[in-house]
Amino acid sequence: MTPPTHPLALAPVSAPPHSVDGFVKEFLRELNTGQGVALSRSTVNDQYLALARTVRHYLMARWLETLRHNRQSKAKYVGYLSAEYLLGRQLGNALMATDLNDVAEKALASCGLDLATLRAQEVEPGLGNGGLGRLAACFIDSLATMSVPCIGYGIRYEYGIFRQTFVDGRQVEQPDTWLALGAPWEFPHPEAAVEVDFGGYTETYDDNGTERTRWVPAWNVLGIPYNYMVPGYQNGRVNTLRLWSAQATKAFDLSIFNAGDYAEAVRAQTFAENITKVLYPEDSTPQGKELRLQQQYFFVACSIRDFIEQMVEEDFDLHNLPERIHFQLNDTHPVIAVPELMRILVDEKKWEWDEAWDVTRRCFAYTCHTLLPEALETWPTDLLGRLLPRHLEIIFRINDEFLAEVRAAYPEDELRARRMSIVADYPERSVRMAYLATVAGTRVNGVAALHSQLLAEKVLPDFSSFWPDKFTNVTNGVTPRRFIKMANPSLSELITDTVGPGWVTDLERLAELEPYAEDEDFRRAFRRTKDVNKTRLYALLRTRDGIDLPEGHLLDVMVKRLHEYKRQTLKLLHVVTLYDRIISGRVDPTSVLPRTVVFGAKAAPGYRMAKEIIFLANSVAATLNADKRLNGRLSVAFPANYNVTLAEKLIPAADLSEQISLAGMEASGTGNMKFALNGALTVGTDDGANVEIRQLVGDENFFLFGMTEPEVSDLQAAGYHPTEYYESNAELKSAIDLISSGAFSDGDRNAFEQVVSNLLYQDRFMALADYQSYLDAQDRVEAAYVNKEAWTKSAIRNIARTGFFSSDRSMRDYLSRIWGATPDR
Ligand code: 26V
Repeated sequence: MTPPTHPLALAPVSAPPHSVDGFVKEFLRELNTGQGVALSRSTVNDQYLALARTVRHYLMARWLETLRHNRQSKAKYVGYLSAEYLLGRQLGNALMATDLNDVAEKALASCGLDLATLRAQEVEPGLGNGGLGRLAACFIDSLATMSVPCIGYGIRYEYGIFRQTFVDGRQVEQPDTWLALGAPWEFPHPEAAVEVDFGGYTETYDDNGTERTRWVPAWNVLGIPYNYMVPGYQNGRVNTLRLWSAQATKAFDLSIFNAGDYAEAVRAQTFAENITKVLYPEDSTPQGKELRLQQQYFFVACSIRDFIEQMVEEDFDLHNLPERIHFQLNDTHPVIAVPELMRILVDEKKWEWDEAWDVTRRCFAYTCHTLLPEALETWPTDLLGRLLPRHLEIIFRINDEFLAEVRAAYPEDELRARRMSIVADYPERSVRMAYLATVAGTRVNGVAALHSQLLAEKVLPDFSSFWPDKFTNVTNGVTPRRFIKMANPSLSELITDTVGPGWVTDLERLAELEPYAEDEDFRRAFRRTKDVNKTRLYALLRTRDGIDLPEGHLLDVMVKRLHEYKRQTLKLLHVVTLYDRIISGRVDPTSVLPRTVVFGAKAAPGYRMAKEIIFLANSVAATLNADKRLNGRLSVAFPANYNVTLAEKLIPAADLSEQISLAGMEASGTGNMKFALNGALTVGTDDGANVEIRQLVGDENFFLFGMTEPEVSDLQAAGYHPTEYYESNAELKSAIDLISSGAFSDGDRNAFEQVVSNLLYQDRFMALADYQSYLDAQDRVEAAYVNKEAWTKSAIRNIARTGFFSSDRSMRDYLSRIWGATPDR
């Protein structure tokens, strides 16, 4: 059938005029015909929705044109497979991408409306936990900006990461109802639903003399695609993010009834929608939950089918699939895509196993985002066999053939084959998803130089010696559009006035700022931008959280997920020590550098220790802020619900960036990059991307402390005894004793029992071992901050020297090291 056509349809939409009047017209039309309200009767939400749809119109022609262009050019796509995208608010980004901010501001003002107020109405789509999801969002932004064809695939969770509140200092989670007031950025396509099967059994059959396997599933669900625009920065490109939502199938296959398990089938239908109901808020300990595996298979099955169907539509020979797509596996969450593609090719397309494997293993690459052994996903074979029986068989065969290869290479080394087996036998029979991804992928990468090295040497040593060329590094990056240009307009203006506008898409041009570190006027101008950002932050915290912060302090910020390895407790020990020094009379409060410490962190709801640490932080904050003896020299704030939106206000205001994980634990960190690029100095360990930040900015512009990774390993091996540090360090002992004394808990000596005894008797992440070194580093910070001009020079050098950390550079590295790559074996 030929598609419908009309001469006017050749240019399907054109953008409304880029003028204030044109914008006003479009906005009022949306308000009237889209929202069905008159301006005079409209609510802020009406106005926000109308504004969002108005801006959308300006992107629409570019979106359709990008799709047409990609179809026609048959370019190779990046298929980014990620269970999480932590997008942040969309409106500001869309206004920036279309260069409509000023037009919109004037247009709204002429209607008596305030753009900032409408922007604040947007609830950010928090479809991710932290760094991994935010990285995915930065990457798709960069690919769109670089005009690289990319489709991001993921899950449209009805509830994203929980909203954090504090009740009596303790974290209480509230559902994130991000869709409740309307979702103007999404385009649902229920007509393009895809079916996804689950459960049942497999059977073999004779296919004209060839024995084949078929999967007889027990139940299925529909995947509804929701498309989102991913606008490039002022380049006429708009890529697509396609998130899948689960829906029950209307009628289900008779064979299920005939198979007899009616009740099970109906139950499954009823629960279909549960699959995409909520984002799992755990980000380190896999719970092995069945629903999570369902989520993973669901979105991956939809996505692979979606792409293959597009190829089939254009009569494409799937044998050449690797020429048209590289699927990037964002951690192990989407790794079930590997057996899924095999199943489609072998069972549905009836290919030979070997030809299917040859194509499959050229279509995937795998990024690992962790080093914590407990964060590496494994799925029990019972669970996999129950939910995805055919996939389990395929995994077994992949493993058998892989182990045959290993045994051929190392005939005398059965232990090695067992170590490398994708299927583990202990402690229970399970599939190691990282191993499957490594075997199947063209490349395996870590996310910072140190992490990639440790990944190859410590997590996957057998694999990296088996396939040395498979392993590579791509250091993470962040998008300068959202995290500098949009989040820090005052600094952006200063940079653009100084070196021109090119830095926004070519961040290495920040190097041109280097000489201005010597320029007194520039330094003064830089400090003004910090002051503007602090004022803006404090105003927000006043209205958002009722927190009143003093002016003129060093602003010391630690924002990230709450995790023991990140060591928020080390920061708290520092704060308590500063407090202790004053109240014990060891130092005179008037001689203390005024400092405000801001925490932001969500704890996984089931992570008890993390929640105790939040309680301690809030208790310390309450006590310090009420204590007149401090003379207003030290205050602590812990605004609830740290998210992308708050990060955009906090990071530009910060003077000091806390990146204090135990060396060898933080894969990369990306907050560290955002702070440096916004002119904060880092106090940090030699961990993750801190290593590269320090190398670039220079030791004299970075406050390094703590053990190195090899020192950590040695201490671990020698036997670590935290009490020895407690006993031998008077200030440390005094700080811990102060916590145990009830000073932060109205005299209750047991309030922080768990945190304290964990530190004293376990301290897996060696906070006590690094305590003194950290305090020394903080002394250096204070000495440096007193010299305003020298500090400002360092801050400017941080900005000028960290252009490397643009996610545009990360994408160039993926393109050259991974997506252009073919397997070496
Ligand atoms: C892991 C797991 C494990 C199973 C349970 C559910 C779940 C959910 C999310 C994750 C991802 C954790 C890994 C992660 O977020 N890693 C972070 O990735 C950042 C981007 O590469 C990096 O900057 C951080 O250092 C790293 O912790």
